[in-house]
Amino acid sequence: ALASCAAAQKDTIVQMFGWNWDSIAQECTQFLGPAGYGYVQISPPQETVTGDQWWTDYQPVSYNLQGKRGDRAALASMIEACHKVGVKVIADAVINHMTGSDAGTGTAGTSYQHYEYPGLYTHDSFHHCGLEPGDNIVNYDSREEVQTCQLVNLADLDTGKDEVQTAIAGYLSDLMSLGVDGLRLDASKHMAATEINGILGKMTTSPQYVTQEVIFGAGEPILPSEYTGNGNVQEFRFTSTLQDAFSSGGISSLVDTIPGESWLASGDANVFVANHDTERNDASLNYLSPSNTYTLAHVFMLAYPYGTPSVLSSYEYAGYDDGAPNSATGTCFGEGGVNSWLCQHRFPPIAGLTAFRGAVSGDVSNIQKGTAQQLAFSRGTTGFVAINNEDATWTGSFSTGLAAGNYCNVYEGARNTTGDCAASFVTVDDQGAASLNIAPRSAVAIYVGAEAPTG
Ligand code: LAG
Ligand code: CA
Repeated sequence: ALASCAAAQKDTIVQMFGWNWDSIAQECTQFLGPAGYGYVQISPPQETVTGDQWWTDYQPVSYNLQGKRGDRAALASMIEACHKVGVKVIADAVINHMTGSDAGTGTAGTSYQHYEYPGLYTHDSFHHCGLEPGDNIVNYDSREEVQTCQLVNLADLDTGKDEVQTAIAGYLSDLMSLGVDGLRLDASKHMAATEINGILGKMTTSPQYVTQEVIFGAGEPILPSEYTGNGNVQEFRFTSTLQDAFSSGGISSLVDTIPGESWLASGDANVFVANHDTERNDASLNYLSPSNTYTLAHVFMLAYPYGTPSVLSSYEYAGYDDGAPNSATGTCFGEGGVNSWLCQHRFPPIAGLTAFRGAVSGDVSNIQKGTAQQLAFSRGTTGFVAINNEDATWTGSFSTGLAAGNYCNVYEGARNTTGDCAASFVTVDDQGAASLNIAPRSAVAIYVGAEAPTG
């Protein structure tokens, strides 16, 4: 069944992967706020192990807010800057575990050992599941193993313990006190849903938005649906379905198959074309995907009323471990010429469709299909999109559902502040029809609220 809640939503999240706090503050003001994004999701803000690899962020050493991306003061002022332009902040919260590394000194200078984190956790704070060798998770068919053994050697917190829940809740409450609005709970599948509920219940303020990472695995006992009582859950079947459809399977049936029968309900789902894990492990499309499929999949995600969408904003990498480029400010168009930040949130089609999403309401209607790789639909009478994921032009007269008029094609970018279209416009006639020649591997998107200037 389709989403019942098909109202206009300023709900698009941008995952600012690897961005430092000062740069996010600047980007909120310069672009994200004016573009109508709802949230930024920031990298884990707490003290971590040191190293150049991106994944050091996922090895907490303490809950001191001094990580690679900035200190407590920079975090607080970034939150303030984003709020000022109407953008809320979601923190990536790593609470299932601490470090995998044996011993060292963290980004805030804290000395630690595996299972010993001064003033915070000791040996007894952790699960020691007893699995040989090394207590590591092997069998995902075992609920107990997945939740009480170690994910890639990461010291697994005993999240069932009252004092552990209290310590985690203290950290999360501290984030809230700085103005954080929401949480992405990392590795949620590795904690029982009831334990997450216990942690959230111990917080002094409740987050306005929660999304939980529970990667669906066919046949596994732990299901994403178990976690909906705590907030949204990430629907990884959306990600893999888009990957298959845009790469080869065909997109025309997506309006019939999403959401799949056992998927999360729209209001419970957080969806994305790619996240920081899937973009590097072939579990999704990514910026290197051929034939513009990565961008076109975003067009579908943002136009289609299923789930709360996240747009990954990341950087080019040569190898799996590569950390974010080192730049203090001006991350998208920084001084010093070319950098390897991708700034997907600024891609004209993605920004244009975010504006579309913020304006349209109504259910999917006026469904029109060409080949298996061509799909058009309207959002009631408020917006229309046609996606041509084919190497040939898609030509025809399309029922748009819209009243007669000239509308900016926001696939080419959002209408600018002076009211001009980014590039061209589409004419809808008295019957609601538009004659279109949609270029190969391209799209057209129009909506009420982005009319072309007259005269
Ligand atoms: C997540 N979801 O459940 C994150 O989305 C994912 O990015 C995290 O893994 C994981 N949970 C733990 O928070 C990442 C990297 C791993 C990395 C891990 C810890 O994907 O590759 O592991 O963060 O930094 C690395 C090494 C491992 C090693 C481990 C511990 O790659 O070989 O065993 O560190 O030292
Ligand atoms: Ca666990």
